[in-house]
Amino acid sequence: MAIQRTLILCKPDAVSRGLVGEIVRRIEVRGYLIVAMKMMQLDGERARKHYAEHDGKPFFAGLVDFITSGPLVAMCIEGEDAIAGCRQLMGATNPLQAAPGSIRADYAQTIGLNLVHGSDSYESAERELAIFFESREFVSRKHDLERWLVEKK
Ligand code: IDP
Ligand code: MG
Repeated sequence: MAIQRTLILCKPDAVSRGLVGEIVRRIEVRGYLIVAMKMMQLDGERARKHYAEHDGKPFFAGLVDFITSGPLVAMCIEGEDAIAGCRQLMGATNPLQAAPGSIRADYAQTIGLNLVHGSDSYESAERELAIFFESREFVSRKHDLERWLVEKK
């Protein structure tokens, strides 16, 4: 177990459907801590950088169009094994394959409009967080983290 940071995005479909609060709620009740958060609209350059691993795939252009189509909410989430834990909260990429009770299974119908992004590895998290946040935008939740870990024991 290790304390990790991960990038979570409430994508434009989540913002327009009014699901930001529900997504944030699920992250917070799990015990993860928000250490940075902002609403923003991506330009094409930043979107292509974020999704660079998918460049060349048939859905890439549509994905960039969609992620730049409206405001999103970007968060840095911190907690024990937060990268895998947030992926579990999100559910599989295709909502039809997502575990019941996950965000994508409960609120999404299609792979293209699946509401949330979450980094898939430590390397992705580091790379993606640097695309969305400057170091001065992270707050310290050290005391909350200690309290939460003690209460969990
Ligand atoms: P992830 O969001 O679960 O990490 P990735 O494979 O990294 O899934 O794909 C990034 C995003 O691209 C997905 O969340 C989804 O919105 C979109 N996407 C992935 N595969 C497809 C596809 O086959 N068709 C359309 N959109 C896709
Ligand atoms: Mg991914």
